[in-house]
Amino acid sequence: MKGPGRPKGPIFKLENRQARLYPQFAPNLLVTMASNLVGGLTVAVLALALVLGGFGAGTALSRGGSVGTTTTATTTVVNASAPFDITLVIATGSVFNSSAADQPAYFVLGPHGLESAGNIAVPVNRTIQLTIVNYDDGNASFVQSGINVVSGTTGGTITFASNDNINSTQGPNGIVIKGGETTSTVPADSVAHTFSVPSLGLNIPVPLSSTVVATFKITHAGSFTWFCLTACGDAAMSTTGWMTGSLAAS
Ligand SMILES: [Cu+2]
Repeated sequence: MKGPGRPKGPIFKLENRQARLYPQFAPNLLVTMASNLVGGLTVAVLALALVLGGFGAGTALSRGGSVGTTTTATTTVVNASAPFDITLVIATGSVFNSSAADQPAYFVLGPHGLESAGNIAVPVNRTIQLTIVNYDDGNASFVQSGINVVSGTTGGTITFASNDNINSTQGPNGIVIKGGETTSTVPADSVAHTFSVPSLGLNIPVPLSSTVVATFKITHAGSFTWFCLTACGDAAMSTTGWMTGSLAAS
C-alpha cells in the first residue's frame, strides 16, 4: 500500500516528462535572474551618466552664453556588394494546440537562437543568400503542381546537400565533403516543404532531411507573402509563423 502523502502515479509521470522535455527551464531561470541583475546595474550606471552629462551640458551653456547644436555621428558600415545571409530552420514537433498537435514550422535562425518566421526582414536590391536547414525527414504531396521545379533564384537553381551527397567518406586527413548538388528540379517524391513567394515568382523546393542554399534579389520594396506549397499540415499551412508569413523587403 502507498502512503497517503505520496503523489499519485499520473501526476508524478507528467512532472517527470516535463523535466525530461524541458531540462533548460531551471538554468534559464538563473540566466534570467542574472540578466535582470545586470540589467538593473546597467540602468543605474546609465542614470548616473545622464545626471553627470546633464550637469556638464548645463555648465557649458551657462559659460558660453549661447546655444549650440549637438551633432551625434553614427556610422553604419554595410558592405552592399556582399550577399545578405539569412538562415531558416524547418523543425518538426512543435505543438500547435490540442486538436492539431504537432506541426512543422519555419524559424529564422537569429543571433540568440530560433525566432519566428512570421515576418522576415530582408534588404531590397541586394543579393539575399538564403540557407534552409530542414530537419523534416518525410516527403509531402503538393498543393500546387510543379513546385518541385526551382524558380526565381540566381540561375534558376538551388544547391542542396543531404546525407547521400555531402559526406563521401573518411579520408586520411579527415572527413571528405563533396559539397552538395546544384539543381533546377528536385524529384517530386523527395520534396518535404517549399519556400515560395508567388508574387515574386520565387519557388524553392526543400528536399527531406537536407540543407538548401539559394540566392535571389528583390528589386522593389514591399511585403510579400511566403508559403510552403506542400500539404504538410492544415494548421501550419494556414497560420502565420508556421508555414506562411511575410517577407518584408526594405
Ligand atoms: Cu511545409
